Amino acid sequence: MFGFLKEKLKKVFDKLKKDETAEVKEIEKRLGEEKKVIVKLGKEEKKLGDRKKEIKKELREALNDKDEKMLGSKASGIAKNHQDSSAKEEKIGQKLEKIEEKIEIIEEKKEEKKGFFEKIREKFSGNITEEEFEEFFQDLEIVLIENNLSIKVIDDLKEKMQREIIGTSLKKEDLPEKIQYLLKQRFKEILLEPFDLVEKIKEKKKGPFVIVFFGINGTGKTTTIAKVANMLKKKGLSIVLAASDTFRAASIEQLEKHAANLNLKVIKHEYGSDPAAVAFDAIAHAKARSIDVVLIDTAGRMHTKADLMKEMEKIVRVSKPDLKIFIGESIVGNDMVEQASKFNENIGIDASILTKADVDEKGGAMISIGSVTGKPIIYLGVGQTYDDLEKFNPEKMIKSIF
Ligand SMILES: Nc1nc2c(ncn2[C@@H]2O[C@H](COP(=O)(O)OP(=O)(O)OP(=O)(O)O)[C@@H](O)[C@H]2O)c(=O)[nH]1
Ligand SMILES: [Mg+2]
Repeated sequence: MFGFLKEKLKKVFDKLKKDETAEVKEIEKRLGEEKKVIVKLGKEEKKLGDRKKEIKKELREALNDKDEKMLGSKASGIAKNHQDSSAKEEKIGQKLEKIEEKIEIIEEKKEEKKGFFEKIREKFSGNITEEEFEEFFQDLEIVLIENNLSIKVIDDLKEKMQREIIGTSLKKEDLPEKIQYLLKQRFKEILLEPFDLVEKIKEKKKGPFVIVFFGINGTGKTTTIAKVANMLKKKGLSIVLAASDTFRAASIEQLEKHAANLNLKVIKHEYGSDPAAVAFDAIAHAKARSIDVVLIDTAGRMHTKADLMKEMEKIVRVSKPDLKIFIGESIVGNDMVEQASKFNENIGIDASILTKADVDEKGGAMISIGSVTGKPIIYLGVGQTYDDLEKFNPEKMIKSIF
């Protein structure tokens, strides 16, 4: 889960960081090399200076020598030495001059480099312009779209980021961290902490707790109902299932098969009958037998989409559910967001369960669903067995992205 998104985000941020650091590193390397040359020349200068001092001392000693004999015997030697020393001194002087010139050039170069380095620093530490933000956001946008985040969520994100980045005192060098921070913040706001379903059911003192599950065909409604029933049963709750998908062929048998596996009762009518009436009967059955929970399975497809919405509205009107749970597939992207949005407008979603998370590498649909419904995702379907229902953990999700 989120592996794909995580990897792509990392690439976007790394690219940004690499651009800055590579250039600065290059300048630092070059400065380092120049410094080495200066140190080397400095050493040479010192050596020559020492040698000059030595020769001067030698000369002074020889000239100050008061010993006549010594002077006499050494006269020619000293004169020669003096000559040699003077020649040497002259040579050293010339050499030193050259070295001093070189040092001067290097100092100049150093200053030049310093200026250049400052310029580079400036380039990466200035404030962010609108164009620069656009350029960066394009990369991020592609990654988010690839990972099934809806356009609406992306636009929201962009607007928020623009406000917090462009024209503020934020430095470019801090941009990747800031973007990550803002993404994380936004994801945290969207992915609400789920409520505890079992607790919620137990809190209801009078009558059965009624849950209606809806969503388009094939998303995993019936399978999820079986998973939820299995989980609630393990928590000691009694359950009855309502076969309110009277439209799709074999839908009732499918639910009955799960019920038989889990040792549960199904309330059913004929195919083509009124799904709201089935729900009504299931609730009456639960009331009469003090059953804790009624789980209503619904159709995912009718003759038209408008028919489907009308039918869901009627089921809701008749059954007055305590919870309306949207079942969405995590593997389909923007389509599902569109569906969720429609269901939310028409019926009102209280919570979502996202199925097939086991085969989804992207995970962006969660963010989109959370954003569109403004309600928590409470579980993830993570496989095809009854136990493959995982409590949704927003913190864990966010950690897995960043
Ligand atoms: N891998 C995986 N498969 C799932 C998951 N949930 C459901 N499925 C599979 O998805 C397919 C459709 O599941 P159903 O429960 O029949 O879906 P539905 O929404 O009731 O479909 P309709 O009744 O036709 O609207 C089945 O093959 C399920 O086994 C899940 O979490 N992971
Ligand atoms: Mg079904």
